[in-house]
Parts: sequence; C-alpha cells; structure tokens
Amino acid sequence: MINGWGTPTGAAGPSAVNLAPSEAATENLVTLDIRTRKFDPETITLAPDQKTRLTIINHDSELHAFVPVGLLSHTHINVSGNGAPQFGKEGLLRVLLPTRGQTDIVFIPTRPGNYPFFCDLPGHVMRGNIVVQEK
Ligand SMILES: [Cu+2]
Repeated sequence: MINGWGTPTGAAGPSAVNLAPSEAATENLVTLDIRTRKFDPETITLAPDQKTRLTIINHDSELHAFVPVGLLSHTHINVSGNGAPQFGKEGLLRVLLPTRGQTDIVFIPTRPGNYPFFCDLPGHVMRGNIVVQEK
C-alpha cells in the first residue's frame, strides 16, 4: 500500500464498530474487468468529489496495462494489489497487471470531464472512458 488514507485504528471498541461501516459506505466501489483483451465496462461514470475505489482485475492469461489519461494526474492516490504502478512527474502513468492480477486505486475525482484509458501493450487494441460528472 502506498500513501495510506488513514486506516481505522483501534480494535473492537464500540466506536470502531460504528465507524467502519459508514467509512466504507462513503467509498464508491467501481470494478473494471479485463477479459479477452477488452475492458468491461468500457465507460465508467463517476460522481465528482466522491472517494472512489477503482478495482481493476485482469482475468486474462497475459499481461495488460491500465493507462489513464489525465484523470489521475496531480491527484493523491492510494494504490494496492499485485499490479505494478509506474509514476512520473504528474503522478500515476500506468499500472501493469499480471495474469489474474488485481490493482485497487483509491482517489477522489475532482475535475469533471471525459478521461480515456487504454492498454499500451503492443498489438492490444483496448480502450475505454471514465466520465467525471459535472458538479
Ligand atoms: Cu492489454
């Protein structure tokens, strides 16, 4: 895990029990599956300013990449899972997902717009769009 958001501390006290479900409920869970060299779904719509957990799962028996264009630049993110994230000056460049690999990216989309994503491995024609709705 990189850049933790502050996982709940404390064990089974009454306040921890009450806090955990409401924390989880505020997270928008989105799954992006990769199967037979396709992203599913190809279009993802996100609400702005809402904490989002994007789970990318590679069901294929070959390597794939998730390359987001613009969406996650200059954005604080939290990446976990067995994918290999690669970072540049502007933030996350791409995540390489091994066979049956999974990566979770937690972030808050703040800029409404249309953000393409694709897989940049040679010969793979795989792409999709993430739409962040207007505020
Ligand atoms: Cu691919």
